[in-house]
Amino acid sequence: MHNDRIIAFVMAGGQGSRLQPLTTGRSKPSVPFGARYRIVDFVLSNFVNSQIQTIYLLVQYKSQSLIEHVRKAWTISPLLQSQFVTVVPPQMMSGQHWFQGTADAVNQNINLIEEHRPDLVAVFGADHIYRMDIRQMVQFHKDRKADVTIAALPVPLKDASSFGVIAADEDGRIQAFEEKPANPTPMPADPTQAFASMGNYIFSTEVLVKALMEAKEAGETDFGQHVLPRLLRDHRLFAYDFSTNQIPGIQPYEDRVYWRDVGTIDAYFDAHHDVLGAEPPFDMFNPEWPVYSSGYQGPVARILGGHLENTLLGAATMIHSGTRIKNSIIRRETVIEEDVVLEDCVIMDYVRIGRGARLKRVIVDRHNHIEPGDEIGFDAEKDAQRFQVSEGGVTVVPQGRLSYFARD
Ligand code: ADQ
Repeated sequence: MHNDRIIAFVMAGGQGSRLQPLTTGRSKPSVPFGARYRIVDFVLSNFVNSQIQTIYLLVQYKSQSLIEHVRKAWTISPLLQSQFVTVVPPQMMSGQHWFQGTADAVNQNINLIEEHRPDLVAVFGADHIYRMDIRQMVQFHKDRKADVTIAALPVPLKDASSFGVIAADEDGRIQAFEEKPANPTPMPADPTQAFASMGNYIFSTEVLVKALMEAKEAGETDFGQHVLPRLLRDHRLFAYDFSTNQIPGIQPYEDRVYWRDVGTIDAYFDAHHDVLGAEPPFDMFNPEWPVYSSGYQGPVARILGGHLENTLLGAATMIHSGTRIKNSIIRRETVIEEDVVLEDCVIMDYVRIGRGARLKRVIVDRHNHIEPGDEIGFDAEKDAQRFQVSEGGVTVVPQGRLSYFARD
């Protein structure tokens, strides 16, 4: 596969409306995740680790923080001109509109395909937490002589109506594809599950270009709703089963592949528990498949005292004495003052939690100051007057105005 020329379009324009208020000032791929990442870092790391390094990030909605992040963190090579992550804003060529859907977004940048003349074009979402060796999907695509390959995995049937649902034969050839069906068809082998598209596609270039032209003529703008169903009529579409993907260096306790849609506050919050513990379901540590992120050069965290249990700390964070912190993630340059109690919390960057405050099941977005003695996460009704409380009872303190830094 090293002879194949592949360019990647990473679709990073999602609004993430169900992730409010974390997406009030930034797009979903730009939302911080874990102790030092942004959501977009996972797909970008997958591409770079898979040696696919010509990457265009298509953005639209509130893209400033993503642009800043990519500028600071994603310079792949200052020397090799074909290796880059470049942010592409909407071109607005086809009339005065921004990207309307994923296919329209690629269509507006079809000149990039013409410029590079790749053999294959990867079109991937930017919204998920996972590791994937994309070379294995490319190999599958070539072995099947596919026109389009869609990465897919089984999801619980009850969740399936928010995905593209696939029926495929034993070889992976797609027989049917329905975007977000009201009544999803279960998998023949397991009626509790449906075979769901991950929103990651490999296209043979000619097929993509032709399909995009046709979509444009027909006024169609979306891959899942329009382009894929149309292609299915007379092309070879295959589903690549993500559960067969093998990551180098994977830990023995990870006996299944990990893929999480963190599209709601509750899913986002729960996914943070998957990176905690001695043997987390999703282990950030894998030197053979690193997740890259900001090259922040600040010092390590400082712990002056307190009792910490099962907690991740970002760089330059300071934990004062008398604190009790459990099952939490604290990002960089945050100060936890004396006698603070935190349990099941995600505390983002540049936050100060005042002396004696108590927080439970709380996400605190960047640039905040929690007042000394404040209590958050113990009374949903009271919290809802000041902050936002999710269906699952997670309180979110929206981005604050603590510092002079650009907020993002
Ligand atoms: P959704 O995620 O609901 O379903 P969509 O909202 O189109 O589809 O988002 C797909 C990706 O594109 C996301 O990464 C999003 O950030 C980005 N995006 C959306 N509109 C964009 C635009 N105009 N410009 C740039 N980026 C944009 C899709 C598929 C389903 C599949 C799920 C898996 O359509 O079939 O099951 O992903 O999560």
